[in-house]
Amino acid sequence: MIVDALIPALNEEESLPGVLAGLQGRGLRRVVVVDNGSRDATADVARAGGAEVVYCARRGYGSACLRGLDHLHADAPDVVVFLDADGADDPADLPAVLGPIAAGEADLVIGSRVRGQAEAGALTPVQRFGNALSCTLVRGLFGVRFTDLGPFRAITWDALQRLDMADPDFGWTVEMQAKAARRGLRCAEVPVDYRRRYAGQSKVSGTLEGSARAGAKILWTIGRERLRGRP
Ligand SMILES: Nc1nc2c(ncn2[C@@H]2O[C@H](COP(=O)(O)OP(=O)(O)OP(=O)(O)O)[C@@H](O)[C@H]2O)c(=O)[nH]1
Ligand SMILES: [Mg+2]
Repeated sequence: MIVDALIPALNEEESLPGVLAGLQGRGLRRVVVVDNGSRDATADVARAGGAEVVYCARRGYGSACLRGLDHLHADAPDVVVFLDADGADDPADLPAVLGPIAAGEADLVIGSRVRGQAEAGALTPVQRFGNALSCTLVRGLFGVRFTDLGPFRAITWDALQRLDMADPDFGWTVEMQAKAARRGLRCAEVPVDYRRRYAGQSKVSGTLEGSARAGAKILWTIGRERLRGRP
């Protein structure tokens, strides 16, 4: 199973080296860091850590993921793993996240921070509430049970091609889960540990504005997918 990793990163020069070191020797073919014009040395530390760096002109988590997939397209892997660059995801959970796919039981695996061990303060109450609400809506509207919209996840390349992913920012994670549910992909979850970000500025949940914008976009994305038709 050829597995490549995609890491969206914006101003993560302090956290990224630990993430890349943690991914060493875990059977990944390529590690691609997608940078949206970081003002710090994110790109340099990424290369120093053995990763490929691709630039994405358009800001946004989703845009970075789309740019990364575009980069992998020429020599597509069997499986793509997504994780964050801020040190909150634990690379040691990679085998667990890949497990259900390697066993031929799943097309998409979500690393659930809710089912795993989350360090105190790593998941804010707003995040926990937002995730619970979103997962309840996805279950009610699309019939698939998730407990988290966690960033650490794996999906087969074939399944990814069936989803037509498009969201440029905060709606990316729930778009993948709602579309996967609506299109009958085999979805699984595994518990993963979650830590407070190692260093640097939060772009999403750590700020009220970020949480509010993310929350609104997530609910809008779920509604849009529902309007696009039942499973
Ligand atoms: N390339 C790129 N990466 C981004 C962008 N926004 C966020 N990221 C990355 O996406 C990941 C998630 O963003 P975070 O800021 O950690 O958001 P969060 O996890 O909700 O918030 P924290 O709890 O503070 O970590 C991190 O690796 C960021 O560097 C963006 O516009 N472009
Ligand atoms: Mg984070």
